[in-house]
Amino acid sequence: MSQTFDLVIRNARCATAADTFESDIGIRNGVIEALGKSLPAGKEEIDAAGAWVTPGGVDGHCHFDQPTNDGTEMADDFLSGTRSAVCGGTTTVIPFALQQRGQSLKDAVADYHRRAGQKACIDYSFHMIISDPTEEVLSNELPELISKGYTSFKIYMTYDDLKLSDREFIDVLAVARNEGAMVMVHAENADCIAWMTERLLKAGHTAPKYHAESRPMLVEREATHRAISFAELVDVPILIVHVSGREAVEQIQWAQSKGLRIYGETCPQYLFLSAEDLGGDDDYEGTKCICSPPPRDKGNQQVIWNALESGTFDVFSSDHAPFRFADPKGKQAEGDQPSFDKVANGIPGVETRMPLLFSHGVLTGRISIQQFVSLTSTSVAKMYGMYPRKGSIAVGADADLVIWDTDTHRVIRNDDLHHNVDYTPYEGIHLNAWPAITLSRGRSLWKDGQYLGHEGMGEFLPCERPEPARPKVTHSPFIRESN
Ligand code: DUC
Ligand code: ZN
Ligand code: ZN
Repeated sequence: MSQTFDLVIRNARCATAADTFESDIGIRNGVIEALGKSLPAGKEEIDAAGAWVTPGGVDGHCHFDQPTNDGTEMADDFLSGTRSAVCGGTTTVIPFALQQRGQSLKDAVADYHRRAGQKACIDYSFHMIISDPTEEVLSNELPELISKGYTSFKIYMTYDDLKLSDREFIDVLAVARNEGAMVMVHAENADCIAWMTERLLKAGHTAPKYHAESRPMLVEREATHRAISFAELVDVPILIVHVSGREAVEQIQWAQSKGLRIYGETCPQYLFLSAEDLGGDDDYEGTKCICSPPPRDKGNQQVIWNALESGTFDVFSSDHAPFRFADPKGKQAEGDQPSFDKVANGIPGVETRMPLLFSHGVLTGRISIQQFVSLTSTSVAKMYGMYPRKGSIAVGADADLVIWDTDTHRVIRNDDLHHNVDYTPYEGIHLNAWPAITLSRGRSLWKDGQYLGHEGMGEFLPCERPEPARPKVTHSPFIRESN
């Protein structure tokens, strides 16, 4: 340890997914090089004075600059999206390279690199979205992309332009098993939604609140169960994303109790929003909370809190899907009184994800700080093959860190956020925690209420094959390996 540290953080009250400990943190060249008491002086020093210091957040589910084909446009690109993320304590993001039907998967990934390049201020990686699993995609493109570090992808059971048939779903799972990739599943039954939507529209029910009625929980429960069954058939782990309430939670718990490697992700909207936020008849502000699956009721919020506490979920993501409200390319693409089925799905939340869970989870005693770290960072980094470089406070890890201010009394106001959306669905919620400083590879990008980053500071991270994607058994009882 002969050279001087670039930065020493003194008196940190460090929290990891496993432990809490008091330490100084010595950083050189963007990496944590030493942990211990009374480290030698750094060129720069920060006194954390006993404040909680956690690994920077890894947001494993957010959408930036994702191409659409319905006249809408995402409000955040990699510039505003990563800026907003880092101001709320997130230092790594994993948005989605979407394959349009008829498009090569490689082209989709190359196009997404063009959108991201020189814009992100924090490190990033990509999940792929597979909407067209042709023979070429399954046999060549997907294996090659996985070997190059794109080791996770999302598949959909709803949306006409994205959904896979059951057979396609199984074929894709088989490739994931062979190649060691993590599969994320959007679990909602498309035909049930179409049938319900048709009935509601025929009855003249078009207001935003009917979005929730068109996708009742059984729609999510059925698809979750089907996805779990396919995963069991193929013997491959999967992650059910954006779980909204009791019925999907029960399916995941049932699968886990059978010993299946089924993981769950939930998001702030299922803790802090409810179907009431979609408004009443003739209330079009409710479009601000249209996302899928929809927010449920207060009882289901409690179910999600309980499942976070009991360890059913491994991942807490924002599902930041940014569409402006008063914008003909946003929620009002079909006018200012759109029918619920014509409203862009998704809400912003990349900046508020970590403070909401710290404030209302850790500081209220609902979850431990170690659980917070695991859900927002460590387990996410493991789930997507970027641990231990990301997701830990350890010698050799990137110096992506958050020093928390837990004495603050603030109220979420969209004017204070750094995304490019004209609203936040969390407006008015009280918080007692916000990052005082967020460091990305040792550089303070958020400090004293100021964003200090600039475009292009972030790097693309190729991912390893994730350990949690390993099949349960080497030979599936349903598959003859010789076939
Ligand atoms: N699914 C997502 O994952 N994000 C936004 C909308 C959706 O349906
Ligand atoms: Zn989804
Ligand atoms: Zn999403």
